[in-house]
Amino acid sequence: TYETIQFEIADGVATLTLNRPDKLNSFTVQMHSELADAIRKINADDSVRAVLLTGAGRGFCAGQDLGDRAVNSGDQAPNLGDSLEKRYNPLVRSLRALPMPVICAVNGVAAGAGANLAFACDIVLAARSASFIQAFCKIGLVPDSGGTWTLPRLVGSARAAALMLLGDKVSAEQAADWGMIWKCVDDDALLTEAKAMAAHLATQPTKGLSLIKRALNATWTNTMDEQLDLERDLQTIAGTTGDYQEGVKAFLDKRKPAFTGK
Ligand code: T3D
Repeated sequence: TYETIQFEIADGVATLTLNRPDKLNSFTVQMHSELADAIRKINADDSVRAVLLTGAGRGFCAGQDLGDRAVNSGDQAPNLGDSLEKRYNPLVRSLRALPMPVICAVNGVAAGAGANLAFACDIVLAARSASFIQAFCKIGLVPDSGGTWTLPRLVGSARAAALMLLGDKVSAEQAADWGMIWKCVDDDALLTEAKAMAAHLATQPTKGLSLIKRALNATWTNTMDEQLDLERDLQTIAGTTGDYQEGVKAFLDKRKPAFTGK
Protein backbone atom coordinates (compact mmCIF):
# COMPACT_ATOMS: atom_id res chain seq x y z
CA THR A 1 0.00 0.00 0.00
CA TYR A 2 1.03 3.56 -0.64
CA GLU A 3 1.25 6.63 1.59
CA THR A 4 1.24 9.50 -0.87
CA ILE A 5 -1.15 8.19 -3.50
CA GLN A 6 -4.29 6.09 -3.57
CA PHE A 7 -4.45 3.39 -6.20
CA GLU A 8 -7.19 0.99 -7.16
CA ILE A 9 -8.10 -1.15 -10.11
CA ALA A 10 -11.80 -1.96 -10.54
CA ASP A 11 -14.00 -2.80 -13.53
CA GLY A 12 -11.24 -2.14 -16.07
CA VAL A 13 -10.35 1.29 -14.66
CA ALA A 14 -7.17 2.10 -12.73
CA THR A 15 -7.62 5.16 -10.53
CA LEU A 16 -4.60 7.11 -9.31
CA THR A 17 -5.27 9.78 -6.70
CA LEU A 18 -2.45 12.07 -5.61
CA ASN A 19 -2.83 12.13 -1.86
CA ARG A 20 -0.89 14.78 0.05
CA PRO A 21 -3.79 17.21 0.38
CA ASP A 22 -2.14 19.39 3.08
CA LYS A 23 0.61 20.24 0.59
CA LEU A 24 -1.73 20.45 -2.40
CA ASN A 25 -0.42 17.04 -3.53
CA SER A 26 3.01 18.43 -4.38
CA PHE A 27 5.64 15.94 -5.50
CA THR A 28 8.11 14.30 -3.17
CA VAL A 29 10.62 11.56 -3.97
CA GLN A 30 8.26 9.10 -2.28
CA MET A 31 5.28 10.20 -4.36
CA HIS A 32 7.35 9.79 -7.51
CA SER A 33 8.39 6.28 -6.58
CA GLU A 34 4.85 5.28 -5.59
CA LEU A 35 3.49 6.64 -8.88
CA ALA A 36 6.19 4.78 -10.82
CA ASP A 37 5.28 1.58 -9.00
CA ALA A 38 1.55 2.03 -9.66
CA ILE A 39 2.18 2.72 -13.36
CA ARG A 40 4.25 -0.49 -13.50
CA LYS A 41 1.26 -2.35 -12.05
CA ILE A 42 -1.07 -0.79 -14.62
CA ASN A 43 1.24 -1.96 -17.40
CA ALA A 44 1.37 -5.45 -15.96
CA ASP A 45 -2.40 -5.80 -15.58
CA ASP A 46 -4.27 -6.87 -18.71
CA SER A 47 -7.62 -5.97 -17.17
CA VAL A 48 -6.87 -2.22 -17.15
CA ARG A 49 -8.55 -0.51 -20.11
CA ALA A 50 -8.62 3.11 -18.88
CA VAL A 51 -6.76 5.20 -16.32
CA LEU A 52 -8.13 8.06 -14.22
CA LEU A 53 -5.74 10.50 -12.53
CA THR A 54 -6.97 13.00 -9.94
CA GLY A 55 -6.02 14.67 -6.66
CA ALA A 56 -7.33 14.48 -3.09
CA GLY A 57 -8.51 17.61 -1.28
CA ARG A 58 -8.78 21.11 -2.70
CA GLY A 59 -5.79 20.99 -5.07
CA PHE A 60 -4.81 18.76 -7.96
CA CYS A 61 -1.02 19.11 -7.68
CA ALA A 62 1.25 22.08 -6.83
CA GLY A 63 4.33 20.67 -8.59
CA GLN A 64 7.57 19.95 -6.76
CA ASP A 65 7.34 20.11 -2.95
CA LEU A 66 9.42 23.22 -2.33
CA GLY A 67 9.85 22.25 1.30
CA ASP A 68 12.27 19.63 0.00
CA ARG A 69 14.21 22.32 -1.85
CA ALA A 70 14.97 24.65 1.06
CA VAL A 71 18.59 25.81 0.73
CA ASN A 72 20.81 27.46 3.27
CA SER A 73 23.63 29.75 2.25
CA GLY A 74 26.73 27.65 1.76
CA ASP A 75 24.73 24.59 0.67
CA GLN A 76 25.56 23.08 -2.66
CA ALA A 77 22.95 23.88 -5.32
CA PRO A 78 20.62 20.92 -5.86
CA ASN A 79 20.99 19.20 -9.22
CA LEU A 80 17.51 19.74 -10.62
CA GLY A 81 18.44 18.20 -13.97
CA ASP A 82 19.11 15.02 -12.06
CA SER A 83 15.66 15.27 -10.46
CA LEU A 84 14.05 15.60 -13.91
CA GLU A 85 16.13 12.79 -15.38
CA LYS A 86 15.42 10.39 -12.49
CA ARG A 87 11.84 11.27 -11.63
CA TYR A 88 9.79 13.80 -13.63
CA ASN A 89 10.87 12.67 -17.10
CA PRO A 90 10.32 8.95 -16.45
CA LEU A 91 6.90 9.81 -14.97
CA VAL A 92 5.82 11.79 -18.03
CA ARG A 93 7.30 9.24 -20.42
CA SER A 94 5.62 6.32 -18.69
CA LEU A 95 2.25 8.12 -18.59
CA ARG A 96 2.49 9.00 -22.29
CA ALA A 97 3.48 5.44 -23.13
CA LEU A 98 0.45 3.87 -21.47
CA PRO A 99 -1.48 2.13 -24.25
CA MET A 100 -4.95 2.79 -22.79
CA PRO A 101 -6.67 6.21 -22.52
CA VAL A 102 -5.56 8.33 -19.55
CA ILE A 103 -8.15 10.78 -18.22
CA CYS A 104 -7.13 13.54 -15.87
CA ALA A 105 -9.73 15.05 -13.54
CA VAL A 106 -8.20 18.32 -12.32
CA ASN A 107 -10.07 18.90 -9.07
CA GLY A 108 -8.31 22.11 -8.02
CA VAL A 109 -5.20 24.16 -8.63
CA ALA A 110 -2.60 22.58 -10.95
CA ALA A 111 0.69 24.44 -10.68
CA GLY A 112 4.18 23.85 -12.07
CA ALA A 113 4.81 20.20 -12.83
CA GLY A 114 1.24 19.58 -11.61
CA ALA A 115 -0.18 21.51 -14.58
CA ASN A 116 2.14 19.84 -17.04
CA LEU A 117 1.39 16.40 -15.63
CA ALA A 118 -2.25 17.04 -16.56
CA PHE A 119 -1.27 18.06 -20.11
CA ALA A 120 0.59 14.76 -20.51
CA CYS A 121 -2.73 12.92 -20.15
CA ASP A 122 -5.04 12.16 -23.07
CA ILE A 123 -8.27 13.83 -21.96
CA VAL A 124 -8.34 16.54 -19.29
CA LEU A 125 -11.49 17.53 -17.42
CA ALA A 126 -11.31 20.29 -14.82
CA ALA A 127 -13.59 21.47 -12.04
CA ARG A 128 -14.88 25.01 -12.58
CA SER A 129 -12.94 26.18 -9.52
CA ALA A 130 -9.68 24.63 -10.72
CA SER A 131 -6.86 26.62 -12.30
CA PHE A 132 -3.59 26.13 -14.16
CA ILE A 133 -0.38 28.01 -13.37
CA GLN A 134 3.02 27.76 -15.07
CA ALA A 135 4.54 28.71 -11.72
CA PHE A 136 8.15 27.92 -12.68
CA CYS A 137 9.14 31.44 -13.83
CA LYS A 138 8.22 32.87 -10.44
CA ILE A 139 11.01 30.90 -8.75
CA GLY A 140 13.56 31.16 -11.54
CA LEU A 141 12.91 27.76 -13.09
CA VAL A 142 12.08 26.47 -16.55
CA PRO A 143 8.72 24.76 -17.22
CA ASP A 144 9.30 21.02 -17.20
CA SER A 145 7.42 17.71 -17.31
CA GLY A 146 6.94 18.22 -21.04
CA GLY A 147 5.13 21.56 -20.66
CA THR A 148 7.32 23.37 -23.20
CA TRP A 149 6.29 20.64 -25.66
CA THR A 150 2.62 20.18 -24.81
CA LEU A 151 1.45 23.72 -24.00
CA PRO A 152 2.46 25.43 -27.29
CA ARG A 153 0.79 22.58 -29.13
CA LEU A 154 -2.37 22.93 -27.06
CA VAL A 155 -2.79 26.71 -27.07
CA GLY A 156 -0.33 28.06 -29.67
CA SER A 157 2.99 29.78 -29.08
CA ALA A 158 1.66 33.28 -28.27
CA ARG A 159 -0.39 32.05 -25.32
CA ALA A 160 2.21 29.51 -24.23
CA ALA A 161 4.97 32.14 -24.19
CA ALA A 162 2.96 34.62 -22.12
CA LEU A 163 1.76 31.92 -19.72
CA MET A 164 5.28 30.60 -19.17
CA LEU A 165 6.98 33.99 -18.87
CA LEU A 166 4.33 35.64 -16.68
CA GLY A 167 3.12 32.70 -14.61
CA ASP A 168 -0.47 33.98 -14.70
CA LYS A 169 -3.26 31.82 -13.35
CA VAL A 170 -5.65 30.43 -15.99
CA SER A 171 -9.16 29.47 -14.86
CA ALA A 172 -10.61 26.12 -15.89
CA GLU A 173 -13.15 27.91 -18.07
CA GLN A 174 -10.46 29.91 -19.85
CA ALA A 175 -8.40 26.74 -20.24
CA ALA A 176 -11.34 25.03 -21.92
CA ASP A 177 -12.02 28.05 -24.17
CA TRP A 178 -8.39 28.03 -25.26
CA GLY A 179 -8.32 24.29 -25.96
CA MET A 180 -5.81 23.70 -23.17
CA ILE A 181 -8.14 21.03 -21.78
CA TRP A 182 -11.13 19.06 -23.06
CA LYS A 183 -13.73 20.64 -20.80
CA CYS A 184 -14.66 22.40 -17.60
CA VAL A 185 -17.46 20.94 -15.46
CA ASP A 186 -19.18 21.97 -12.24
CA ASP A 187 -17.14 21.06 -9.17
CA ASP A 188 -19.63 18.56 -7.80
CA ALA A 189 -19.96 16.85 -11.21
CA LEU A 190 -16.24 16.42 -11.90
CA LEU A 191 -15.60 12.99 -10.43
CA THR A 192 -18.92 11.54 -11.54
CA GLU A 193 -18.30 12.70 -15.08
CA ALA A 194 -14.65 11.60 -15.15
CA LYS A 195 -15.55 8.17 -13.72
CA ALA A 196 -18.35 7.74 -16.26
CA MET A 197 -15.94 8.61 -19.06
CA ALA A 198 -13.36 6.12 -17.75
CA ALA A 199 -16.02 3.43 -17.36
CA HIS A 200 -17.21 4.06 -20.92
CA LEU A 201 -13.66 3.93 -22.33
CA ALA A 202 -13.04 0.67 -20.45
CA THR A 203 -15.75 -0.97 -22.58
CA GLN A 204 -14.37 0.30 -25.90
CA PRO A 205 -11.93 -1.31 -28.41
CA THR A 206 -8.83 -0.85 -26.22
CA LYS A 207 -6.40 -2.08 -28.83
CA GLY A 208 -7.90 0.30 -31.40
CA LEU A 209 -7.70 3.19 -28.93
CA SER A 210 -4.04 2.42 -28.28
CA LEU A 211 -3.38 2.64 -32.02
CA ILE A 212 -5.16 6.02 -32.13
CA LYS A 213 -2.85 7.18 -29.33
CA ARG A 214 0.17 6.06 -31.34
CA ALA A 215 -1.01 8.04 -34.35
CA LEU A 216 -1.65 11.15 -32.25
CA ASN A 217 1.70 10.90 -30.50
CA ALA A 218 3.54 10.66 -33.80
CA THR A 219 1.72 13.49 -35.54
CA TRP A 220 3.79 16.37 -34.16
CA THR A 221 7.05 15.23 -35.68
CA ASN A 222 5.85 13.49 -38.86
CA THR A 223 5.24 14.91 -42.32
CA MET A 224 1.80 14.23 -43.77
CA ASP A 225 3.36 11.58 -46.02
CA GLU A 226 4.84 9.83 -43.00
CA GLN A 227 1.57 10.12 -41.15
CA LEU A 228 -0.33 8.56 -44.08
CA ASP A 229 2.12 5.65 -44.00
CA LEU A 230 1.66 5.34 -40.25
CA GLU A 231 -2.14 5.35 -40.59
CA ARG A 232 -1.80 2.56 -43.14
CA ASP A 233 0.35 0.49 -40.78
CA LEU A 234 -1.83 1.10 -37.74
CA GLN A 235 -5.02 0.39 -39.70
CA THR A 236 -3.47 -2.90 -40.82
CA ILE A 237 -3.14 -3.87 -37.17
CA ALA A 238 -6.59 -2.53 -36.26
CA GLY A 239 -8.14 -4.60 -39.04
CA THR A 240 -6.86 -7.81 -37.45
CA THR A 241 -8.48 -7.21 -34.05
CA GLY A 242 -11.49 -9.09 -32.75
CA ASP A 243 -13.04 -5.79 -31.68
CA TYR A 244 -13.04 -4.55 -35.27
CA GLN A 245 -14.87 -7.71 -36.36
CA GLU A 246 -17.30 -7.30 -33.49
CA GLY A 247 -17.84 -3.60 -34.29
CA VAL A 248 -18.76 -4.30 -37.90
CA LYS A 249 -20.89 -7.31 -36.98
CA ALA A 250 -22.79 -5.41 -34.28
CA PHE A 251 -23.39 -2.53 -36.68
CA LEU A 252 -24.82 -4.83 -39.33
CA ASP A 253 -26.88 -6.72 -36.72
CA LYS A 254 -28.15 -3.34 -35.39
CA ARG A 255 -27.09 -4.19 -31.83
CA LYS A 256 -24.68 -2.77 -29.26
CA PRO A 257 -21.14 -4.16 -29.70
CA ALA A 258 -19.53 -6.22 -26.93
CA PHE A 259 -15.84 -5.33 -27.15
CA THR A 260 -13.17 -7.33 -25.34
CA GLY A 261 -10.38 -4.81 -25.83
CA LYS A 262 -8.41 -7.18 -28.04
O1 T3D B 1 12.89 20.67 -7.94
C1 T3D B 1 12.90 19.92 -8.89
O2 T3D B 1 13.03 18.69 -8.77
C2 T3D B 1 12.69 20.50 -10.25
C3 T3D B 1 11.28 20.30 -10.67
C4 T3D B 1 10.38 21.27 -10.51
C5 T3D B 1 8.96 21.08 -10.85
C6 T3D B 1 8.07 22.15 -10.30
O3 T3D B 1 6.90 21.89 -10.21
S1 T3D B 1 8.70 23.69 -9.86
C7 T3D B 1 7.24 24.58 -9.36
C8 T3D B 1 6.89 24.30 -7.93
N1 T3D B 1 5.59 24.77 -7.58
C9 T3D B 1 5.30 26.04 -7.34
O4 T3D B 1 6.11 26.93 -7.46
C10 T3D B 1 3.89 26.33 -6.84
C11 T3D B 1 3.94 26.74 -5.38
N2 T3D B 1 2.61 26.92 -4.87
C12 T3D B 1 1.87 28.01 -5.13
O5 T3D B 1 2.24 28.90 -5.85
C13 T3D B 1 0.54 28.07 -4.43
O6 T3D B 1 0.55 27.22 -3.32
C14 T3D B 1 -0.63 27.68 -5.35
C15 T3D B 1 -0.82 28.77 -6.42
C16 T3D B 1 -0.40 26.33 -6.04
C17 T3D B 1 -1.93 27.58 -4.51
O7 T3D B 1 -2.11 28.74 -3.78
P1 T3D B 1 -3.16 28.79 -2.58
O8 T3D B 1 -3.17 30.20 -2.07
O9 T3D B 1 -4.44 28.22 -3.05
O10 T3D B 1 -2.62 27.78 -1.48
P2 T3D B 1 -1.38 27.98 -0.47
O11 T3D B 1 -1.84 28.58 0.79
O12 T3D B 1 -0.24 28.65 -1.18
O13 T3D B 1 -0.95 26.45 -0.25
C18 T3D B 1 -1.62 25.61 0.69
C19 T3D B 1 -0.59 24.80 1.45
O14 T3D B 1 0.12 24.00 0.51
C20 T3D B 1 0.44 25.71 2.10
O15 T3D B 1 0.90 25.05 3.26
P3 T3D B 1 0.51 25.59 4.73
O16 T3D B 1 0.97 27.01 4.77
O17 T3D B 1 -0.99 25.45 4.79
O18 T3D B 1 1.24 24.68 5.64
C21 T3D B 1 1.55 25.74 1.09
O19 T3D B 1 2.78 26.02 1.62
C22 T3D B 1 1.51 24.30 0.58
N3 T3D B 1 2.08 24.22 -0.76
C23 T3D B 1 1.54 24.64 -1.91
N4 T3D B 1 2.36 24.39 -2.91
C24 T3D B 1 3.45 23.78 -2.39
C25 T3D B 1 3.27 23.68 -1.01
N5 T3D B 1 4.19 23.13 -0.22
C26 T3D B 1 5.32 22.67 -0.79
N6 T3D B 1 5.54 22.75 -2.11
C27 T3D B 1 4.65 23.29 -2.95
N7 T3D B 1 4.88 23.33 -4.27
